[in-house]
Amino acid sequence: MLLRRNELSDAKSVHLPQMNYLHSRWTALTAAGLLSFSAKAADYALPSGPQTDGSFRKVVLEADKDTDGDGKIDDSLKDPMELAVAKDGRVFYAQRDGTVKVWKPDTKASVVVGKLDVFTGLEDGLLGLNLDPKFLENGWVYLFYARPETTQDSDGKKAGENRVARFTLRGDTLDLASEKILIRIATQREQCCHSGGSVNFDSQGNLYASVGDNTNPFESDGYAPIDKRPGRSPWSAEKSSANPNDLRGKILRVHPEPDGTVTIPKGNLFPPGTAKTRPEIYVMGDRNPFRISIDQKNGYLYWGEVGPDAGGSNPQRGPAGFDEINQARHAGNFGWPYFVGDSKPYIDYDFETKTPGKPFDPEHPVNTSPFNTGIQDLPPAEPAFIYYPASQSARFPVVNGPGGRTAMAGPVYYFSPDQKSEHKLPAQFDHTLFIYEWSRNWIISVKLDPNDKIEKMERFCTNMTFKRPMDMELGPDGCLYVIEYGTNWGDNRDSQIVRIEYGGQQTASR
Ligand SMILES: [Ca+2]
Ligand SMILES: [Ca+2]
Ligand SMILES: [Ca+2]
Ligand SMILES: [Ca+2]
Repeated sequence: MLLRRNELSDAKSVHLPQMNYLHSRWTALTAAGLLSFSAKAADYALPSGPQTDGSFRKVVLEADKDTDGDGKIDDSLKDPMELAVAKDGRVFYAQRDGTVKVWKPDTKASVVVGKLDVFTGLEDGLLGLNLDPKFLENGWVYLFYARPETTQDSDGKKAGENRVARFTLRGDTLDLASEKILIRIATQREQCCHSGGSVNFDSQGNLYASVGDNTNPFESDGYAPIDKRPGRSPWSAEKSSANPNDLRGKILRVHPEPDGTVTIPKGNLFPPGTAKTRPEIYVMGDRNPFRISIDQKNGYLYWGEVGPDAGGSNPQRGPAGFDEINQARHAGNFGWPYFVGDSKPYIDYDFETKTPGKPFDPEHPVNTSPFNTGIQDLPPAEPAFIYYPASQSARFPVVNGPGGRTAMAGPVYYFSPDQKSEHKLPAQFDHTLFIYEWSRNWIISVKLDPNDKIEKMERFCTNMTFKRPMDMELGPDGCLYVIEYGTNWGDNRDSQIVRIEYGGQQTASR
């Protein structure tokens, strides 16, 4: 799932003192009838802050409810991870425990369509969900999940499989026997962290899936996890992110075919047939590309890269940690674990003798780890699009705020006067990338210029509260749909799935 449990206490201290004020504000809003619900408000967890901002308002589609009638909210919306909106307005979403649900606009309620048996240890589970571009015709749902069986690798160590698979929805039932396995990702289950798990499509029907580095980050002091000692593979991202022959620490791109197989699109990082490489790799050098998005007009791939923890630079180890928003216009190596941010190099380090070596060369990175099963000479490193440290960012000051770092990428919006929707995002957000932060609880609109570079970054709906935004998609109505994960690491009673509506004329006059 995510990564920085140690930051939760920090985030809690930011929010809790405001709760009383925010609850009274909320009560006033609901009493005034300004918010829509799919059931009586009293049955739901109270959102922890203002739910409107100018002409924008949140509509709560689904939230934790009191399911047993004892007057206390239950964890009925359990660790929601990723959502997808069908063209008919149904909202499909995945819970980490393996449950797939759909919220329907006609009943304004959710039903369970299926439950996969999944491994939920480490940061695994059912992590990602998306719908086929022709979903209304074929009913195909794509899931990223961890197989329940923990097996042993050739060294007798705990291993598992994460998988991207296609299932067919029939009515309100996900036919589990219809599974077609598209991608199998071999993982180690000895040590935590970083599973990735986002699934997305471009306008050409190519499927992208993000995979984390499957590496323990806690014994490299917040710098590069490049331990080469025997048996230390779970602490090495050179086995995964920097290994061209491994699917972990990557964003994969394949073309699903109707029969349930995949083909390799042109333009992936390594041409099919290249020895000691995997043809599915589109982007390598990722740590935890947790949530991804693709510009539907030009195919540019965006993702949030959840970065390492070092609070400052160290002359023996390398730069401070940065979270990143990346833009890939083509296949590439985005650096991890040798570079971070704008390709700031880490310094090679011998974990046996605890002595530093030379800084890595972004023009010509070489992976000499014994855990690398791929080619050693890697493509040059690509810099991040936006990047920020734990301390204040001078380059991108709009991102600054309390609560750690967990960068995520949402969709790119294009305004169309022809789009029939009362509530679509207004014209000022044309050609805008939305990014968001699970730890800092903000959404930022990144207005792009005609060359798809940053024109302007601004906080979006600053007066609206977001509780750990976890996934964000555009609906067919031109509205943003957001999963708010809830306050804590898990077992939240304040999770919700919302649509952000623009009120236009109606609310502008209020
Ligand atoms: Ca209850
Ligand atoms: Ca990077
Ligand atoms: Ca998503
Ligand atoms: Ca919940």
